[in-house]
Amino acid sequence: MLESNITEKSLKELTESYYSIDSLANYIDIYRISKEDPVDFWNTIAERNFSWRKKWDNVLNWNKEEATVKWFEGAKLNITENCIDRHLATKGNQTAIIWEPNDPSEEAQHITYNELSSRVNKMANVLKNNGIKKGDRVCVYLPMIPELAVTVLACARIGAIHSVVFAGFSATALASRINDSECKILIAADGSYRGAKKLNLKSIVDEALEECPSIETVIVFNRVNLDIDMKAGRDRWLDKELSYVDDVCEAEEMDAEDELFILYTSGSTGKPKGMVHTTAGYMVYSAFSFKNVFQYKDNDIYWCTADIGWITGHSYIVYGPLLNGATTVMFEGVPSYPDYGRFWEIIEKYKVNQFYTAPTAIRALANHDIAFVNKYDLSSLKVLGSVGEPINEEAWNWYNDNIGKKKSPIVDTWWQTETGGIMISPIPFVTPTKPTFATLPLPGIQPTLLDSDGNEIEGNGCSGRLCIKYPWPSIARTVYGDHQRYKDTYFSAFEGMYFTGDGALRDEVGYYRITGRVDDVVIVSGHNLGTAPIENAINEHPAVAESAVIGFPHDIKGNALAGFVILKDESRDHDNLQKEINAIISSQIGPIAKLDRIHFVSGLPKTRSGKIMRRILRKVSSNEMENLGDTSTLLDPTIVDEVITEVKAVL
Ligand code: 6R9
Repeated sequence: MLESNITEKSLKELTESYYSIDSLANYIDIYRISKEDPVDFWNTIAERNFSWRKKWDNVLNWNKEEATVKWFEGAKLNITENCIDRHLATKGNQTAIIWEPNDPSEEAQHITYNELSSRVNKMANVLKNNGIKKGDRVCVYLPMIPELAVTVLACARIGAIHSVVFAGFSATALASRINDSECKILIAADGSYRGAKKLNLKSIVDEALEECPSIETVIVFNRVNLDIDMKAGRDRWLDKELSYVDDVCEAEEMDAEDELFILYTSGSTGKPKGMVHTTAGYMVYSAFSFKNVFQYKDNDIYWCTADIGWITGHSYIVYGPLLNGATTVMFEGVPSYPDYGRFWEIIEKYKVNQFYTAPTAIRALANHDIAFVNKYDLSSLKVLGSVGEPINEEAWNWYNDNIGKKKSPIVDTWWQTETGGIMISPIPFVTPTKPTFATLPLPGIQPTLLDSDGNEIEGNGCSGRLCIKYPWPSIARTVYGDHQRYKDTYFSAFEGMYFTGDGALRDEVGYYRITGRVDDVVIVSGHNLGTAPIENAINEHPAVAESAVIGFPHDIKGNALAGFVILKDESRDHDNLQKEINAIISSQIGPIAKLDRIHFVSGLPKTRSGKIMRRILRKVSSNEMENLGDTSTLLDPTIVDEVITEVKAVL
């Protein structure tokens, strides 16, 4: 067990350092204090690190039965005054956002806090001129260009609720998100660059809007100079709109619990859930978690490769960094363009200190010649982050050895759209890391593991369903327009607790390892088998690039296992490979985990944020091809056809 060894440290000193944890002993004490008195803990953090127009009357108002949570009730603020205005006196000329374009020969932008202020205020005035008021929903469908961050902040400036939809989603997905929250205006671009490709976004917008009666206006940014249709009376060019306005826009005074944004996350059933985040709690937690998890210091250059269309981009490209007065890099392109060295080139170019990416990107890059990495000077790096899915040991080691050169701690950050901020993660240089472990909860976060009967599992060296026992400031407040669904999804599995949907294990010292969605557990002949460890075993075969394992109904065993495998080396004989793969599984997990079917495929059905949609593989393998559910979030829908063909061949 981890124990504090600095008992003489006074409470006062610790309180002052709440916001910046710098030793393991310090973490242990702060964690204990946060657990003993969460209200006082968050009260202190909120009071000392933000600018408020009026302080709160009540820190926390939590109604377990109704599943309602309110933080800092009675407070008045505007989050953009915290992200921008309060830095202007000291950091006006410091770069807030470095924007790196898709094409490395195009000029980058270095946007100072002064310039950001001016651009956000102008955009806020454009929204106002177009009739947008506090509480209106604004849909943002933009590629990774500065206008995306600026628009998000402009909404927050005037109290409009932003709903960013990743600019890679289809017309159907865009329309369903616009309609669910009845957005009044859409901010879009004519098109986007993605590697060597030029995509037409406006045609997707036009198709979507045929089904969206609530949209009155579309503001279009000209990014790629496409010849697009502009619908009279509805569509307006952003450049022209900006020419009518000045750069002063008074920030709207918001209540702590006023809605800041909606962000859709795919549910296990068809309809996406619009997770609602509110102003003060989200601000406090995104700032606090950013500061500690990345150990951001003044003048550091921080880069998160996510898209702002995901929660990671909201919390850790825009809000968390700007709340801390940081310099945050925004990258428009993809890791493979012009070649597989692009990430590393950008790290060298800007001397990036903290780098935050996803395991899927790490695995993809690890598959290419190491010369793409070694060409660049990565010595500026201090902290490496991972997010989005469990990072397997092989990828962790590759990241640690080749990118961090064994000197930059890897923070494997576990969290969700619903949690608003990072929940379980090492604090670099504080928490000793352990491959594949997200390690310990941040202060203020109380995770627990439950068995299938709903009993809390005491002690260490155990596994169960991951729940959070006590609210934290950035917990999503509801599912937009459907509080019942929120209650059912998150608060009904285990009474009075937030259920994450993930399974986890807790090792002997109390470190957490997230093992994957609980629905990824397959019971074969009465044995509970997690698909993740089987996939890890398969991936150890030198010919395998990536794999996904699912269960399908089996007359005798209840369920049997099928593996979908992408090969690095296509020329290998499939029969032999099947035997070799099953031999590895047998030796690592046991013969019970051997695969009944192995399908070699060229790709896996993945969401645009890199998560394998095992639901689709399960349905296809169960011969339910007609009933695949919502596939609108897939990156490449053609993969599904290939999967169907492969599975049909063995049915
Ligand atoms: C931030 C984000 C949430 C789900 C979550 C879990 C998986 C995220 C992880 C991780 C293992 C990590 N997940 N981070 N699993 N280790 N470090 O990804 O939000 O898109 O809502 O996904 O992603 O299964 O429940 P979101």
